[in-house]
Amino acid sequence: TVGKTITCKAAIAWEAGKELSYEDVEVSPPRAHEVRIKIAYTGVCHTDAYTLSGKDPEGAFPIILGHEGAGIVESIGEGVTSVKVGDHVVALYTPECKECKFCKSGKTNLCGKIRATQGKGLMPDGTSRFRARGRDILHFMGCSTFSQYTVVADISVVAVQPDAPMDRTCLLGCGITTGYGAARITANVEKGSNIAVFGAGCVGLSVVQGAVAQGAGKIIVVDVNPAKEAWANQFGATDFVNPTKLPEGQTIVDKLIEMTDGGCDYTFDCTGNVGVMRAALEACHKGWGQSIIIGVAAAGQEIATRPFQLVTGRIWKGCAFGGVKGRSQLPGLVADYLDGKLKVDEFITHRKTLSEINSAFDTMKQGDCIRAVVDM
Ligand code: NAD
Ligand code: AHE
Ligand code: ZN
Repeated sequence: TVGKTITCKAAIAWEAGKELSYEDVEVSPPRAHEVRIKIAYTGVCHTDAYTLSGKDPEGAFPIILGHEGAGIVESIGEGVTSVKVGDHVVALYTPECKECKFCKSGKTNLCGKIRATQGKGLMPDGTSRFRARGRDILHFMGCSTFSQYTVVADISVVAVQPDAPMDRTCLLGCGITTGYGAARITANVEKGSNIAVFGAGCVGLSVVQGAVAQGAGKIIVVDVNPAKEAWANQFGATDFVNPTKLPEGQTIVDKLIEMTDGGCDYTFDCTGNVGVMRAALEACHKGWGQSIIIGVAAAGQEIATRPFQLVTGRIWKGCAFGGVKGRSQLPGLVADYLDGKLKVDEFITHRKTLSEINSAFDTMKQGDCIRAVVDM
């Protein structure tokens, strides 16, 4: 049977820098190898605000943002075998086709199959499933979770245990998985190693959680917001440093090198600030320290350091979605959550409805928000 177009509510970003508009959207049925999901909950990530601001070189409008969502499969297109109607799912902005050069490399979680169209805000066949006010609306990061119904590629969705509450599993769609994976997969922090995490938002606190699971030694959180010290402690950090409160003449790099007898084994940028990225690299131990960039910097921003920092053995790298392969590995994270081994509830500081989503963006900018979860 041929599916029908659904009219539902979405928060549409018509223009960069403007508030989202809560209004009707028409969502076409899924085509071959596509899945239509009834989104139950979505988180709001800093990256949604970044693209809305107009600073994302790939950002185009009008668009339906959101990439941290969980829901239930409403219908499937021809050829879909990996999920079925009624499955509880999480949308994946890093898809996993299991057959492209990237997926088969064993070296990365990045999948190349649909990246080109995803970056243009389109489905893999080059068209959109959203219409509003008589216009096509773009998709975002292959997810567009700020709509009550969305359509995604079948490689961009994973079924998870139905007993896991979706107001929690949505956060595994980005923030928590990103930080936790960066510590456990990308860095693979060894037992006893000293680490520093710059930025204690959802991503940074998730790095802390991953480092604790790996048995790290010192876990030093660096944040300019003093209120983040209590958060860092709650997730298992051993130390907190506010770089704005250091004595005259001491830099954050000096301070971290002093605290770790020569430098950190691993550092993580979870701020998106290129100056912080440089400090994170230079706070690494000579000979082997690795710095992992997670934060997303605005268009035009570039990183710099003296090449001597790398000549003397420091390693600069980065990751998307924590290096996690979504379809293979997300169900395991959901199981860890259900077994009490992975904190998720603790990240939720605010709850909103879809019609209130603009206030979720405001709260995120105020600094007392770790994650706002939106009830669709
Ligand atoms: P957030 O805004 O909640 O957290 C950022 C934290 O950094 C805040 O606590 C802030 O006080 C702190 N900070 C800001 N400037 C600082 C400075 N100069 N020194 C130290 N701390 C500073 O953001 P989030 O949702 O946790 O996301 C963090 C970053 O990661 C964002 O740039 C986001 O776009 C990016 N991100 C990347 C990926 C990925 O896959 N690579 C995934 C999710 C998010
Ligand atoms: N489009 C931006 C880059 C944005 C970016 O780096 N996105 C991350 C995920 S952030 C999630 O909150 C990502 O997945 N990157 C890998 C990829 O393939 O997009 C730009 O600068 O062009
Ligand atoms: Zn995100």
